[in-house]
Amino acid sequence: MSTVRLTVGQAIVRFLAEQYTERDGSAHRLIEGCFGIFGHGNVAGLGEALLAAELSRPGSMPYYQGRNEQGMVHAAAGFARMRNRLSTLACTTSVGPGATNMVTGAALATVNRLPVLLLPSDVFATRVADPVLQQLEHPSQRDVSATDAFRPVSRFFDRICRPEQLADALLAAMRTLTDPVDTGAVTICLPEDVQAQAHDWPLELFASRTWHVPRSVPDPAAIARAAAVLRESSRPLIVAGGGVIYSDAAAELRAFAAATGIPVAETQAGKGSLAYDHPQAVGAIGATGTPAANTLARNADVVVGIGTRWTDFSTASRTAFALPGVRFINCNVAAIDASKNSAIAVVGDARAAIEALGRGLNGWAVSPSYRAEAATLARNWDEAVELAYSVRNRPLPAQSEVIGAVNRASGPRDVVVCAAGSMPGDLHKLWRTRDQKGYHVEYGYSCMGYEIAGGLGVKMAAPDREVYVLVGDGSYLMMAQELVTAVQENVKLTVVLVQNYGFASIGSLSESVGSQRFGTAYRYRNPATGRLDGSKLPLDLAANAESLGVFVLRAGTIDQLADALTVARSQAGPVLISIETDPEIPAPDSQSWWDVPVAEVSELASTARARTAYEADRARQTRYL
Ligand SMILES: Cc1ncc(C[n+]2csc(CCOP(=O)(O)OP(=O)(O)O)c2C)c(N)n1
Ligand SMILES: [Mg+2]
Repeated sequence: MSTVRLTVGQAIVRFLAEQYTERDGSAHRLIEGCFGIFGHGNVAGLGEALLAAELSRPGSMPYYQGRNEQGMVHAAAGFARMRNRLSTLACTTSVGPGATNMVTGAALATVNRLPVLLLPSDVFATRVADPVLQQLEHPSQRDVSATDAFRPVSRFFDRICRPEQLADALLAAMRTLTDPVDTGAVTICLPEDVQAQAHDWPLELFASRTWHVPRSVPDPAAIARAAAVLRESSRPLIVAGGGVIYSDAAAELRAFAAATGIPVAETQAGKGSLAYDHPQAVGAIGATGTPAANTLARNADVVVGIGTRWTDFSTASRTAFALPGVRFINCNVAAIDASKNSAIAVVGDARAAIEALGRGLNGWAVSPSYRAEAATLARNWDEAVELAYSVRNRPLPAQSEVIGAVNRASGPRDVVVCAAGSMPGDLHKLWRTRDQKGYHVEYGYSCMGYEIAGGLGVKMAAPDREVYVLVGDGSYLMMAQELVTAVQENVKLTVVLVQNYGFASIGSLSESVGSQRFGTAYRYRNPATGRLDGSKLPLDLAANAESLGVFVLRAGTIDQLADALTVARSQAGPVLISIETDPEIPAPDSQSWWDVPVAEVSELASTARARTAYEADRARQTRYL
């Protein structure tokens, strides 16, 4: 057997450069590059290996410098989502804080079922000089390290304490990354001494390897059961989730909806499954949904979930589907999701399932009156969107006007990116999506700080599209520093910073649960009251972005925002446009609900009132047993 003598770090880089995915006959590199922040844990291990690769095999494993380890993982997740999970990036960190900074990113990737390869360093396997810098010394469990924090948030976890363990671990890790059911954060912890240790590796380990991503075909008996139930239905509704997009099934869904007349609502991850102006597109479902989708949901007799994991936002905390006896049919690659809500489980790839269901229905369609009813609801909603885009609120614009201006300035294939705050709900309702990859709101983990870092990954994955990052001031303050990476790599992002002096979303949520917007505004502590109710903090986040090397434009009005977006379009590098909005002008109501518990007893009258309303709403929850 021929062998080659390499360190563990060198072997990993050599191996990762040779991994490919294949689906529908097209091949993709699985790991297109590696983000990294170096410290004593990885500087001479993976750091040396990445340098050697850059010098002797340029392009085999491009290195990108991150600012914060969490941001690196967000970028990798954004990249993977944009590439429909067929390609991703790796992230290497040092030990201790560098490693644990990635834990939030790992959770985000796992919750959203997005493949990311995490390579945190770990303390010495030999333990020769314990405790080393940044080592967590557990008093009784000596094998516990800070990286154990990755276990619950990873779909795959291993720690390589001897070089002999590496080959199997790498193969199992690649299998997990490329499996649509199991994918998420894949974490391989690398003790710092082991990373630099040499070993004789069989050459076969470094041969080019292709991971075939399957289109698993659903059981014909399950399709027959689903088709029989659908044929008996009179008011069916499809809820399209992220699985439709990852499976690249938008064209099949479009044809299925047109043929059957079944209206299609969308979850956050599924938005873009149908273009907003498709006659069957009724838009967002659930707590942040459109009245069109939620009206149909309330009276639906059969709900077909495709590629959705049915979060509380999509079910309006299990109040959205209110008809007694409503049945679910769930098409999903993952059995865990297919079986939710006591559904007829159709386990399989979304595209394969839609095609099979179409054949099973054999020409069946909804009644013309139901088809017309859904089309009218959709048209009425689009008129409401137009009104929300043109509120012309004074003196400060409403957020819906900002969304309208960005939507109008963007091209059909451009991408909007967001994650947390009041913006995701407003975008879910109001963004007119024209392309299946045009809407990128991370709402599985809804992680403040994802926006800019995730947007960086989106643009790296799709350089031919303009990327619009909509970010609140709260999210910006949590994690804006990957702007520096965008400057460094000349990655064009158009960041629209919506400044409303605080956590507007939580402010209005707080008010609705009786907590009076407590702790949600950016205001000075007032010496007179001892409370945070003084004047506004003197924040100038545009100046902050400018100081990072970003080209900055300040817009005072919606017309100025439109002009700034035109200027931004012709820029080569990252641009930030700041605009102040009125946090108290909401988007049109969803006629829906979200379960946020209200204090059962309180000395505050506002809370007591909210509790009464809460109990009434909670009484509408059903378990779909
Ligand atoms: C990391 C993280 N911490 C806390 C939260 C809870 N949270 C959700 S939205 C929000 C406020 C967001 O503020 P901002 O970005 O300014 O958006 P706005 O609500 O003003 O639209 C908070 C604190 C979260 N989603 N993520
Ligand atoms: Mg804000």
